[in-house]
Amino acid sequence: MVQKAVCVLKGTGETSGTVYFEQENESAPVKVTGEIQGLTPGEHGFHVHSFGDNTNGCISAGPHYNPHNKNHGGPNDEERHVGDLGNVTAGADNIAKINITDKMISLTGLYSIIGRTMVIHEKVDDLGKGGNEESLKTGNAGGRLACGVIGIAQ
Ligand SMILES: [Cu+2]
Ligand SMILES: [Zn+2]
Repeated sequence: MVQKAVCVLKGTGETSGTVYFEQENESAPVKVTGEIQGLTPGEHGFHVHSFGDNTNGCISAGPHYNPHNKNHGGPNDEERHVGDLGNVTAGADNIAKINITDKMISLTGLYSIIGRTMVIHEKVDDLGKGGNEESLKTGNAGGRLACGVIGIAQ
């Protein structure tokens, strides 16, 4: 059964967006598409964070979703958080068009990302290669510009 999810990202500033998720079956990769507006041109860290809690803004979403207790990494690394989707790139129009296929996240099963939070960051994610302790936790991606809870779509 095809599973679909959607996430509307909002923050305290200019940044907003909509992200769509689609998975053909429980063992298939997840296609992530959509658009985020109001970003400075360049790369911005893009992750699934642990909690679907936005009570105190994006900070309440907690750390990167990491059920297997790994270090932070890039989407193509063996060593990564489940939530590590790397970076999205905004153009001169301040818009990032998202087109990611990821084998680690899932919309079903024990480690489903539904009910968790998608966060877009201020800075580039160094994918765990920054050479400091923070790099292995957050990729030094800085502040949380916008976020939203991932929900079931029709
Ligand atoms: Cu993040
Ligand atoms: Zn991470």
